[in-house]
Amino acid sequence: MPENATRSDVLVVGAGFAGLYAIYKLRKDGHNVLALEAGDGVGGVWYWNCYPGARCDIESLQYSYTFDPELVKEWDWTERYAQQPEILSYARHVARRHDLERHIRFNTRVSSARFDAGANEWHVVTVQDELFACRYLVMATGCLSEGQVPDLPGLHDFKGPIYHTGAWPRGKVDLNGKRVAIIGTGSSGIQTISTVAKEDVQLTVFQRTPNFSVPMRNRPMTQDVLSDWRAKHQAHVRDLYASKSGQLFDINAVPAAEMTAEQRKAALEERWAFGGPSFTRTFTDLLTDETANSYAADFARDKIREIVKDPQTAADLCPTDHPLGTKRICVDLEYFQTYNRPNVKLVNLRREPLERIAENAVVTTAGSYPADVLILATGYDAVTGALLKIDIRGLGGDSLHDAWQEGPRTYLGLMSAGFPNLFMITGPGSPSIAVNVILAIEQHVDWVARCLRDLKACGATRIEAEKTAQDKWVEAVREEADKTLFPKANSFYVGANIPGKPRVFLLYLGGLAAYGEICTRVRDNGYRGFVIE
Ligand code: N01
Repeated sequence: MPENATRSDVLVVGAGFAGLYAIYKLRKDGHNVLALEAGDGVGGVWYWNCYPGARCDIESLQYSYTFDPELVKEWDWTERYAQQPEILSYARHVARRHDLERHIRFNTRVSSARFDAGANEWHVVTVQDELFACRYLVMATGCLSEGQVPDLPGLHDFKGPIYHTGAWPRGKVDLNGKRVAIIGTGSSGIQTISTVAKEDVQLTVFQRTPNFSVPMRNRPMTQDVLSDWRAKHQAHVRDLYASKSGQLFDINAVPAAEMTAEQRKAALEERWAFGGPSFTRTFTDLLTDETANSYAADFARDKIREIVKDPQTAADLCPTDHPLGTKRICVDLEYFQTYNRPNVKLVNLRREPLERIAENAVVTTAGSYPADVLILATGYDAVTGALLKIDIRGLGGDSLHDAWQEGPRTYLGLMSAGFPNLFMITGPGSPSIAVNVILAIEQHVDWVARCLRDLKACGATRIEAEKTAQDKWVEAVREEADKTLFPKANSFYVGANIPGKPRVFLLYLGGLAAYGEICTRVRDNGYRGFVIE
């Protein structure tokens, strides 16, 4: 590595919620920390996803850092579910409050990282060809940061603007008076559709697979709710970390079969009225038993048919190809009602497949739909995409890309064998975005920080996952997924949305609390499964 490399003890890649907390925590432990961020501001996914209607599907009080009690006291969330601008302001507030920005190089995208075994350090190169060297490399690159633009025939012929929801232009995009086409009906699509439809536009929605969506029942935050949350905050944090999902919703402990049809209906109605993702916990076995799941799925389809006036449109919106909740359930603000508007049309791509994009239209086998603007709400190369976009080379110059040819291989989702001193925050094989990711981030960063303290205390400078421990963990991740209905869906959780991506369940589904206990046990047993030198 040339002499002109910028050196730090720890280099963090990314300044989203994971990167920010990593900077805070590792600096506090006395490390010299530098972070590289591709964007020109902090916030990560909440920086890039500034599309109309972007909002978090986890309640704002719970989708918050827990590490600093002062933050809880001084930050007033204004709604039950926060909008993207408010979450971005929160990230900026945290960065300012803790003076984190001075450790971040913005507009700096990492292109490669190579482990130099002789020097026992990582050498990192950016797209601008700047060089960095560090002992420990912390990848805080995010799980939904590598947007997926499908290879649609004729896409480059389109004359109007094309916007991916995950790379929405900053500043106002004026859609008024436009014919807007949108492809994709996942969480991003559903939010964009519900919001854009209210403008003076002609909106055509191109849907390949209908999704289950439950009402959000958003409402303004009240002073009472805020005060109550603050008063019980310590207990809430304990309960959040002791939970499976990192959220404080009530999971019904009763299996569907032990309830009468009337009790099941009443329980589903109650959760539908309450709003939010706790609908997937109406029965204890809703996500593990097909019959239990079918009660909730039938109920949700009945709701769609009740809401949507045109019977054909309603039928097209009813999901039938996956159990409810096995693709991340969408949480909406009157999404289905949107299709009763005269300016909104649904095109079912299963009935009339997309043929090509023309200069000013989307063409299916049944017709041509004029469009001035094309929105792609087509998702992400989730969990592994951002990591594998970087050319990461470990021992012997072996690439992470090759090592993960048949799916990601990690120990605890924290490290991968052959890549010493490289930590992944919310990496594949950890609970990550299967739970409240803010807590998953804090748990990972805390573990890494403690690990570096322990290494220092024993005079070690190198940690690497053992291959046998990793093989066992990969198997454990698969086993946990197989206990559930999740693998049945062609979702981004199994990489099904990316052509050629191996079908492997990407997240650990054993729950945040159980996973946290495993990580603690590993640590308390002398970092069992890791080699320390
Ligand atoms: O992405 P998705 P997303 N032709 O992959 C369609 C988080 N998030 O950005 O299902 C036609 O879910 C694709 O169709 P199909 C949250 O974790 C959270 O919406 O592959 N259609 C699907 O409809 C979420 O789960 C929030 O048949 C094509 C859509 O594009 C995750 O991000 C908000 C296509 C992609 O849906 C990802 O959500 C937003 C093609 N060639 C996001 N290719 C909240 O907190 C893809 N599609 C609320």
